[in-house]
This record gives sequence, structure tokens and C-alpha cells, in this order.
Amino acid sequence: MGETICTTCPYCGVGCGIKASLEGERSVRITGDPAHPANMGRLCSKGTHLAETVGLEGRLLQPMIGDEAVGWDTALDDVAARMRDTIKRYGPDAVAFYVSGQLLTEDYYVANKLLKGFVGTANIDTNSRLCMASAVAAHQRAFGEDIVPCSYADLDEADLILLVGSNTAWCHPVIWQRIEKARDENGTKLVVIDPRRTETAELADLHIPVTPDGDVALFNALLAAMAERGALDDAFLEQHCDVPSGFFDALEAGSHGIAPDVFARLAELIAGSPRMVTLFSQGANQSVCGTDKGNAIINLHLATGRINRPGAGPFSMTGQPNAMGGREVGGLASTLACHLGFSEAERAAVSEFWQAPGLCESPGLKAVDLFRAVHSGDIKFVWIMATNPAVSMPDAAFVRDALVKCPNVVVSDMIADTDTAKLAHVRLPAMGWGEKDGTVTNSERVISRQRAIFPPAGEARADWRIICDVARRLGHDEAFAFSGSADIFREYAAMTQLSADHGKLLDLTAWAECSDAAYAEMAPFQWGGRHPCAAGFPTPDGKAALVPVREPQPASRSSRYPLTLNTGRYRDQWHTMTRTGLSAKLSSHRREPKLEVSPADAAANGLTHGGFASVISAHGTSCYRVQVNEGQTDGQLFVPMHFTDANSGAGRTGKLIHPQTDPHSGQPGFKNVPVTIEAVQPEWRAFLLTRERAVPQVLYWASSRIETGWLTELAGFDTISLDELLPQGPRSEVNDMVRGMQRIAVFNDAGEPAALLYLTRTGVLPDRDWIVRQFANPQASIGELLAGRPATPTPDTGPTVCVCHDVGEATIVAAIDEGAEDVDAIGRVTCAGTNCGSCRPILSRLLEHQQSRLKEAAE
Ligand SMILES: Nc1nc2c(c(=O)[nH]1)N[C@H]1C(S)=C(S)[C@@H](COP(=O)(O)OP(=O)(O)OC[C@H]3O[C@@H](n4cnc5c(=O)[nH]c(N)nc54)[C@H](O)[C@@H]3O)O[C@H]1N2
Ligand SMILES: Nc1nc2c(c(=O)[nH]1)N[C@H]1C(S)=C(S)[C@@H](COP(=O)(O)OP(=O)(O)OC[C@H]3O[C@@H](n4cnc5c(=O)[nH]c(N)nc54)[C@H](O)[C@@H]3O)O[C@H]1N2
Ligand code: SF4
Ligand SMILES: [Mo]
Repeated sequence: MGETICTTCPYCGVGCGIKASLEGERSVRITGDPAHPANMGRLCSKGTHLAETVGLEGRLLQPMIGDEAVGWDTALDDVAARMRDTIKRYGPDAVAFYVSGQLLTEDYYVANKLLKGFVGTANIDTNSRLCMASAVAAHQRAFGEDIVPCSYADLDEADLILLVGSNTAWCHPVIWQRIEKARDENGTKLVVIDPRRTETAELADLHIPVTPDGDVALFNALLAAMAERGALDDAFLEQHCDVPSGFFDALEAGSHGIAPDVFARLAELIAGSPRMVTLFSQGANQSVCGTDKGNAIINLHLATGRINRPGAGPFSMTGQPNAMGGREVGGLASTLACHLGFSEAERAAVSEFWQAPGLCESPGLKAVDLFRAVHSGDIKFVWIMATNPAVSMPDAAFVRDALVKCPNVVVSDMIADTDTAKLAHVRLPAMGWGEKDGTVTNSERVISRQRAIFPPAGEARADWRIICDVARRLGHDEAFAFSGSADIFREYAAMTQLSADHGKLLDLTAWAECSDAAYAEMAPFQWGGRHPCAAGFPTPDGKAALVPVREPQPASRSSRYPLTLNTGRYRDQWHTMTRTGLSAKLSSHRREPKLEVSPADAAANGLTHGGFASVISAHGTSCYRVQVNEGQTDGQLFVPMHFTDANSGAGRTGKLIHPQTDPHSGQPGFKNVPVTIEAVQPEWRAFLLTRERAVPQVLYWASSRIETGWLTELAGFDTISLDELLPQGPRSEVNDMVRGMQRIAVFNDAGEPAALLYLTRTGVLPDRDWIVRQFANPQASIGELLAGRPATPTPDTGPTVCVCHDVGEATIVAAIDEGAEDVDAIGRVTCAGTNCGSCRPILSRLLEHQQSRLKEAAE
């Protein structure tokens, strides 16, 4: 076994430390790093299965201009020429970068320096606009700086944790594990505020099914209730807060949809829990009133003095691994580097530090407006790095259109054929996780190193290097003559002196002169300490502001779109699935884009569980598999954001989303979109197993990774063209005309199955799990395969629950029947839940169901 390298997970903002041991050319063993403060050895399913995603499959290995592979010099000359030309003919504002919280701090720093400092436009925005911008704006309004005022350790000491708009068990699973531990050990209470009954909500002490965007009304009402009960901290308000006159009188009651007795319980819990942490994420941020939601949460903490001390604080969780680092180096169009703004003094300081007389003068276009300007032709050059906006932006069809019209589209990505890369004139191969080297900052301001484990794939290069090579071609040699990522980090660290000069707290100056060796060995460290605002808030008078916020006016709704569409994430997939979609284990949790709908809405619209439905908004139509779900409130639907044209026929959700944004932050409202639904009744349904990914031209399809190929679910109206769908080769076939059933096996030269198709018009399709396992077995019996089941039935272990140890539901239920009395006991008997822990919520649910069934049976 090779050397063990300490690095950081490339997925969520928890920022877990990983120990990676090289085991072969591109094969690696991953474990959690017990010494990392973010996870202390824990990992979730996505981190655990990283090894399955580091192969060369799908990678962009060479620079491409159109469909032609070219050398780096040609590609870089071409990008620089396009940029130079655009600036010369149309001015700097015709150029834009759209970057990502998945870049490393060093990449982000040079991208921002090039555009804002040397091209002279602030038209650089990031996908963090879709993710964190409202939290940023709320922090700036309340604290005077974009700063998270607490730390993970506060979770360990809290009496009460509120989760607002966060499916933590799925999206920040290691924070979830920390919360579970606090509940077990200290009896910490947990409240989930989410319109949807998520897996996280099911496990809470109290679920508050707030109306969509009812959070401002709810938090205002809670604050009024605290005032009524005398639970405010008058001394803290007096010493540390600016309170606008009449603030508490203006807390009018609004509509949050919570029954009075449930509201009273919540208010009681809060009043009795001086140590309270409120964790919030996209249910708060991704809203047309996201900034106000952030401030409503912060107001409650300030007014009750629940901040700047152990076990307390309003805590915005970051989504991407380096969303926080990007904010620090000024990746948003609305900030300059080092938490500075656009005042005369701040601009002058940045301009002097960079020796950049041409520094941009005012904030640039925020993501939604930026793509509008691409569409209108005001922007004529756009360089997209580490993000897939053709899928993830609101009104994604419009964004796609904008990119089709734009004369210069450059994409830096690891993957060759993302929906966005397909629209690029120039594609630049970027090094990915395991290849690149640099730093990231997590949710609690801990900076950690990502370190290279493998050599770059093909000709891939580091993002910072690609940007600097273009900058030098534009004539900015001196400003971009960095020798490596350590060199960039030193310059950035030195620049944070400007933060202190302008009364801010971000301070990395201790690293300004660090040696390459010290950078190489950097251990994770937190800037600002556990409670960075404890000695005073970074405002001129040291006080935080209570910001008056009002419930938003209900938008006028067209009767054509009576339902509300909510969108979000699945446990084991990451965004547009370019990496997690390569893992068979991760793909087994959810294989298709599902429309979650309440039983009443399903019945009213003729939708059946397992059938299909279109979701229609004013911007587009997409098609999903129907999942009738008791946890959905009537009138509200939920679909995942993950599916793309590369892995589905019509499951792309971004094109349904309206481009409405929060007036303060510019963040889009992804979670509350007016839509309608229609049942879709295909004439046939099928599933197909292939070795290569199939891209059929049918009404509905979704493909997902299995150990030995791909599983594609299909449905359609027209007769299906088998020759287009199936590979060449000898076939075995069974048909049952009465039920419209057709089953086909296609063989390769070695006589092994190369493809299997199961199609039906009226009947039931066989169990996928068993067939998927047989597809990996060269000795599989063709008779059994076409029958869709074994000749002698083997015990069915049911759908996989624990993806790490491959344990099925039936095995777990059997363990419970035999007396396993808690989740740990199930683990001891079956191994389920003993590795990454992501399935522990399902285990507790199975336990609860099965135990109550056993009890009923006994009575
Ligand atoms: N598995 C997985 N984990 C991830 C990611 C991933 O792609 N997959 N992505 C990472 C990233 S970048 C991010 S930003 C985070 C996101 O992490 P989360 O914010 O936890 O994830 P989401 O599923 O987007 O949305 C959270 C919840 O907000 C709820 N919600 C919707 N509307 C409202 C509302 O009006 N009020 C309230 N209170 N709640 C509402 C939704 O029902 C949903 O359950 O996850 C990170 N972690
Ligand atoms: N409907 C809906 N839409 C949403 C959301 C939602 O909740 N609902 N959430 C929004 C949020 S919070 C977010 S954060 C966005 C995420 O949306 P995106 O950022 O568009 O999604 P990803 O799939 O993470 O895209 C990252 C891309 O970068 C590539 N990549 C990975 N590492 C590197 C690298 O080191 N260098 C380079 N150059 N490329 C790399 C990957 O292959 C991938 O193509 O989606 C937003 N869109
Ligand atoms: S919680 Fe999971 S996805 Fe997030 S950083 Fe940790 S291992 Fe990675
Ligand atoms: Mo995000």
C-alpha cells in the first residue's frame, strides 16, 4: 500500500478530512481522518465512496476547440485572443466569468484578480449566488461582514438545535451525526422547520411544516412570543445591538401556517433553551425573501443574547466544499477580495495592493442577470469554470439559449460532455479532486488542504494555472507570475491585512510569509476562533444590527399554476451527478427523478404511484416518475435537482424554475415555483441493462450506474426501435403477446449478455436488483435471466438499505424480528449502518415500524 495522504472531501461544506492511501495507478483507499476537526474520522456515503469516482471514465483529457483536440498553447492562445478581441471591440464589461464554490481558494483568487483587477470588470459571479448569497447579505446587514459567528463545537453544547430549510441527514450528514451524538449524550432537542416531512424531519423531536416562504412570519412571531414572555436579553440588546426604534412593535403576526398549539410548544422550547443553535441552508437562502429569512433568524438570536457564547448562534451551513473560501477571496460580483466592498477607500486599497490601476469601479452582474446579458448580447465572452449552469441555473432553457447565442463560450471542467460543456467553443481539461492542490474553507471557517494523490488525468491542468497562463497572454505577466498554489496563498494571506485596515475580522496574515514546506504541511486551522464576534461585531460601533423584516407580499398567482414546486437533493448524489453518478453504490439509493406528491394531489390529478407525470411551469415542462408520499403537504410537490440531458430524457428541473430573485442578494427562489401537473400514460414501460450508457430517444428515460454497466428505465408512446436501442449481436427473446411483454438478451462475441431488455405494455416488470446482480455474473443462466427470476427462489434480501455493506431491507427486518432492539444492535448483527452511517435514519424508521408491528401482533 502506498503512502497515506491527508486531504479534504470535495463535496459538501462540512469539509471532512480524508486519509487517502494509493493502492494502484488510479485506485485509492478512503477513510475519515480522525485528526480533522470537522469530522473526527466520520464520513458520509458520498465521501466513503469517492474511490469509485476517480477513474478516467468521462474525463476531458485534452484541450478541445470545437471537436478538435489541440495542444495547450493553441487552446490558451485561442482563449486569450477571444478575450482580447472582445475587450477591444466591446469593452471589459462584455467579458464575464461564471465560477464555482468547487474551485479551490487559489483558483478563485486568481480568477477574481484577473477579471476585477486587470480586465477591469466585476462581471465575475459564482454558483454560490444560487446557494449562499442570501446568507452573505444577511450577515453583512447584521454583523457588518460576511461572517459565521459560531462553530461546530457549539452543536455539542446546545440544549436546542433548530434546523431551518435543511435536510441535514442527507445534505450535511456528518453534521447530522454530530447532532445525533449530542441528542444521545446530552438530551439536546431537535426541531426541523421544513414544509416537507424529510428523513431529517421524521427523526426530529418536533417538525414544523411551515408554509413555503413562511419563515419570516414564523421567526417574527417567535420573536414577539419571546418578548411577551420576557425572554429577551435586555443587557445584550443594550450593549451589543443597534435596535431601530419601534422594532419590537412592528413584529406583526403573519401567516406561517403553524397550528397555535404547535407554535406554543415551539415557543416554550425556545424560551427554555438558552443554549440554542439555528442551522440554516437552502430552504432559507433559496428564496425571493432569503436575505430577510436570514435576518429574521439572526434577529431572534441577537434579541435573546444567543450568540457569541458556547452552544449558541445562528449558523449558515455552506453547501459546496469551498463556498466559504470563494466568499473570502471575493468570488461574488458584489464584493471585492478579503471581505471588502466597493467604497472609494476599499477600492483604492485593493487597487494599490494589486498594483491594478484599472480595477473595476462598481459591482458586476449577479448570476441571473449575467446570463440575461449573455442572452441579450451585452456579454460576448463567458468562461465557465467548475459548474454546470445549463442544468443548475433557473430558467435553464433560457441559459442554454444564451450560451448557444454567445460567440465565445469557454468551459473548464473535468468531464468532457456535461450539458454545459456541450455548448462550449473551447473546452479546457481541469484537474479534479485527487489531482489538485490547494486550500478550502468549510462552514465553520476552518481552512484545510486538498492534496494531490494521483498525477493529472491526461493533459489536465490546475484551474489556477490555466487562468494565470491566459492572464500572462493578456500582458499581465508580473501580476500572475505565481510559481505554485503556495505562492498564491501567500499573496492572498498578505492581502487580508486590508480586512483589518477596514475594520473586518478576516485575518490570515500569519500565513503571508509561510514557506512552501509549511504550506505543504498545513494542518487544518480555523480563522476568527470559535466565536469571532465575541469581542465586538465588525461594525463601526461594534454593535450588531437588528434588521426589521416583513413577511413578503404573496405573489399574484396564475390559476394555471396552482401548485408549488419545491426542489432539492438526494442523499447519495451530488448536483449534476458528473462524479457521484459514476458510483454504482451511490446510484442504488435513487435511480430516477421522482415527483413526490401528496396522496390527495395525486388522486385529484389522476397520478398513480410508479406512473409518470409532467410538471409544467411558465418556463418549461419536465417528466418524472410519480412517488406518492404522505410526507408531502397538499398543494406542494418535490423533485430532485440532479438530472440532466446526459442521464435522463426529461428530468431536468432547472428549466421549470422561474428566474425571480431576492432583491438584496440576487439569489433565485428555487424552492417555491408555481406549477401544474399532468398524468402521462405511456403505452409501454421497460428497463434496459447495457455495458455502455444508452441514450434512447423516447418519452421518458433515466440511466444510472450499476457495477457492470448501466441500468436505464424507459417509457414511451411510439413503437420502440429495438435496433437503435440494443447493441449488435445474437439475441435470445421471449414474447407474450397477450400482456405485451417482450424480453431480449443480446450477446457479445464471448457469448455473455451485452444487453438485457424487459418491456411490458400492461404487466409488471421483474425485480431489477436480482437482474442487476446476474448481469455481473458471466455464468448467469439465460433461461433464468429471461424469466426475470431464479428457477429455485433464493431468499430475497429486498431493496438495498446500507450501500456500504450491501444489506437489504429484508435482512434488517429479520434482525429486528430476532430481537435487535436499536440501530447499533442492527449494526452488530448485519453490519448495516456501521460504516458511513448515512442509512441510520432509515434503520431507525424500519425499527420503529417493525417494532410497532410486532407489538400490534402481540396484542
Ligand atoms: N447529498 C447531497 N448533499 C449535498 C449536496 C448535494 O448535491 N447532494 N449539495 C451541497 C450543497 S451545494 C448545498 S447548497 C447543500 C443544500 O443542503 P439543504 O439545504 O439541506 O438541501 P435542499 O434539499 O436543497 O433543501 C433543504 C430543504 O429546504 C426545504 N424548504 C423548501 N422551501 C422551504 C421554505 O420555504 N422554508 C423552509 N424552512 N424550508 C424550505 C426543502 O423542503 C428541503 O428539504 O447541500 C450540500 N450537500
Ligand atoms: N432546481 C434547483 N437548482 C439548483 C439548486 C436547487 O436546490 N434546486 N441548488 C443550487 C445550488 S445550491 C448549487 S451549489 C448549484 C450547483 O450546481 P452546479 O455547480 O452546476 O453543479 P455541479 O454538478 O456540482 O457542477 C460542477 C461541475 O464542475 C466540475 N468540476 C468538479 N471539480 C472541478 C474542478 O476542480 N475544476 C473544474 N474546472 N471543474 C470541476 C464537475 O465535473 C461539474 O461539471 O445548483 C443550484 N441549482
Ligand atoms: S459530510 Fe459527506 S459529503 Fe460532506 S464533506 Fe463530509 S464526507 Fe464529504
Ligand atoms: Mo449549493
